[in-house]
Amino acid sequence: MCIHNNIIRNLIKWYVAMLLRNLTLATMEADKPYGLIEQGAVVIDGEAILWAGAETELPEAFRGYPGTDLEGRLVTPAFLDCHTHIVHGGNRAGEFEMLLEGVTYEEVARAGGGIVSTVKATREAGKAELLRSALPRVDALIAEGVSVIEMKSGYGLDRDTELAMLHTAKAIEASRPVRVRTSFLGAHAIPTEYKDRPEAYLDEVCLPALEAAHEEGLVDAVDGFCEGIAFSPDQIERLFEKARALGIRVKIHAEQLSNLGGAQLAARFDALSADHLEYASEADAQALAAANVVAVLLPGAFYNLRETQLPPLEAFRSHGVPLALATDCNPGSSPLTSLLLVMNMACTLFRMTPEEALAGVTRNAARALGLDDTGVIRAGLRADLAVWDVSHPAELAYRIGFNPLHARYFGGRS
Ligand code: DI6
Ligand code: FE
Repeated sequence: MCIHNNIIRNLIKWYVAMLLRNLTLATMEADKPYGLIEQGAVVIDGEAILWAGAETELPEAFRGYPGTDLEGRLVTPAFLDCHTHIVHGGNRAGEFEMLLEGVTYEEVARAGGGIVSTVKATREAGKAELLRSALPRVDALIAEGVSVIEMKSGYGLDRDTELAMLHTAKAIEASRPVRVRTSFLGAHAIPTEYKDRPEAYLDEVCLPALEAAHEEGLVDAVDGFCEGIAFSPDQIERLFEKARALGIRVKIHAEQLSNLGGAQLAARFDALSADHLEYASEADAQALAAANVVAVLLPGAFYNLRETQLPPLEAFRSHGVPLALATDCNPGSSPLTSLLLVMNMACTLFRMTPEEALAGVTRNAARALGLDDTGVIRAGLRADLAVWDVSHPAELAYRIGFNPLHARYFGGRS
């Protein structure tokens, strides 16, 4: 009986298992640059990586598995976009024109444009329209080898629309081969009906909406915009206390336009990540490193707002802050749906290395989302892989506006 079962199990394995060979592996393990292995091989078993390493060391047992010759192509972990506002109504091309004429992002926001204008469009859209408009943006990311997308609420700012945004994120996951992580960003802006009454907004809308969304299983993390045009550190702290009481990890939009102390707050609350951080200080870098908080840098917003204050890369490096990168895909400050372009911008604008850029959209992006089953190529993790028509990983950050993706494996399926 036992022998019989073993035969059946082996037959099934032969059917679902797969050997990828004749490839260059950028495992993104931190032990050597890119975790690079020339002439590598990967064995996939169902949804998981069963083995990865140099082809010369491939165990005998896997040699007969049905195989694909990747003809020397590069295999990396599939990408993760760990900070997006990809679900939203409308667009802000008109505001883009104003920004080009010299009006600042903060002036637009204070004049009732900016985030608040997308709130209006999102409230009017309805779930079907939110889904319809988000899918092409999601598809653009998938076409560049993305397997996980973080999606925030924050353009509803009322209970029903915040929940509708999170439901839409779940609907995207059901419609496409991609994993979605949701963040509740009810503290993104103060809606017009609560103008100058941020505390009342928190008490009457934001915190109850978080509780309702959590009850429906819609919240993987809680996020807040800590900024002069949004919420103060004390207000974000109240939100974080609520998240803590509900057992949800936090992240923060901090030090994007000024330094208010959001990064320090993130460190005190064991945040998954602190995002933007152009105005962060050396002391902030120290605090983030000590608390193991990932710094998520968003060069798309930096570029589009023509920001000149660079994030403190040297301080992040010297204190050992893990660096992730993301699109910040949103209709205002970063209407961007390309992680390859983000990698290029991180190198050209922030002077990150191509290796840091690749780690930023793989290993460290997974950390920023609290995921430990993806982001590097290692036995036992999910078989989320990207196969590229390039010979060296630096080519991924080097090209501008060119997509060399050959294939993407999502949970072992191409
Ligand atoms: N920071 C950002 O970059 C986005 N939200 C935030 O808090 C911008 C959102 C927008 O302009 O619509
Ligand atoms: Fe953002």
